[in-house]
Amino acid sequence: MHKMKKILLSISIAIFTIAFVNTAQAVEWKGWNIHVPGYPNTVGMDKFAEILKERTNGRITLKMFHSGVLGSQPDAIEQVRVGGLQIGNFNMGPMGPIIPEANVLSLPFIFKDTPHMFRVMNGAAGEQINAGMAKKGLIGLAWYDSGARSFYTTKKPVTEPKDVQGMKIRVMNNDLYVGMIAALGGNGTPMAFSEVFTSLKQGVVDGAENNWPSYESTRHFENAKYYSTTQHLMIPECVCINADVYSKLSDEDKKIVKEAALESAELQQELWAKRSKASRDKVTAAGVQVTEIKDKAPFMKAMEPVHAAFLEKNPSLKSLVELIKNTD
Ligand code: BDP
Repeated sequence: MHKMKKILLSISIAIFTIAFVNTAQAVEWKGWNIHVPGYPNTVGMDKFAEILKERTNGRITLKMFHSGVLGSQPDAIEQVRVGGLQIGNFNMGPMGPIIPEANVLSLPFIFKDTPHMFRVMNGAAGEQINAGMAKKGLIGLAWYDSGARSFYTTKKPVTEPKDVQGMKIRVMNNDLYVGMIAALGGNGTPMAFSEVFTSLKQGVVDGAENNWPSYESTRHFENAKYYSTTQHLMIPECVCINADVYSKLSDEDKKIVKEAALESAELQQELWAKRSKASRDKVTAAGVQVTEIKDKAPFMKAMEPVHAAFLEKNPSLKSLVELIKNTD
């Protein structure tokens, strides 16, 4: 064969091989996120996808589906568990019904503040919660900030616990929250996030509870103008991956995936602090009446029975609750 032809042939074989090997090995994961473009979690998850693609040279790509287009949070958690989806950014609240250890994070006023929450999640208690998730097919890669959840209502502000009496308050999907609202004499109504705007507007519920960025990004503030800084729940969020998918990765890829998630969390936490302030400013400028709850003690006291009832039902989680409370 002519020398030139030979060279050309080996080049085309090489190109073919590279192309073939690349397609054979390349995987595309699908990821779920409930938040809209520009939200700290959305930007964080996009960053995660970007780093993943870059550091694996495109062997692993993550296609993110934002704005909850792939369905409700409880359904998406199930999908990531069974492998219909591979990745999700989940609030640990709706994890509780499946993962008992996660429920301790939904106990009112369990954390002193956000730094305490992160110390807990990155310490021994976080390990136990991760182990509980792993048993149910989910690996937690990194923690996102979700601020603190406070009440907002349509007809009158909440200034003390008894104001919630007789009110119908939307909560996330977890019986613990129904108990929490009942402790205040209200009626907790579990409902998908996507339905809250209309339910507030039509008076199906009298209020809901969330952090500043979600209250603002969903425009709930247009229908519920009274926001009271009770800050009764502080629930972290995870970047979670299907356990089988993760365990089948090479050690090198596991490291890339974990680091990508951690770096995305660093960005998310930075953006979170900024967005919380910006959201508060935005809703205040739009006419929201903020009731500053300076003394949280009456709310803590009113919600105390939630802890007792939880521990009575879950005696084995007592040590985890203690561990969290005793984490400096
Ligand atoms: C937001 C969480 C999101 C929840 C939502 C809710 O980030 O995961 O779905 O609250 O209230 O703060 O449903």
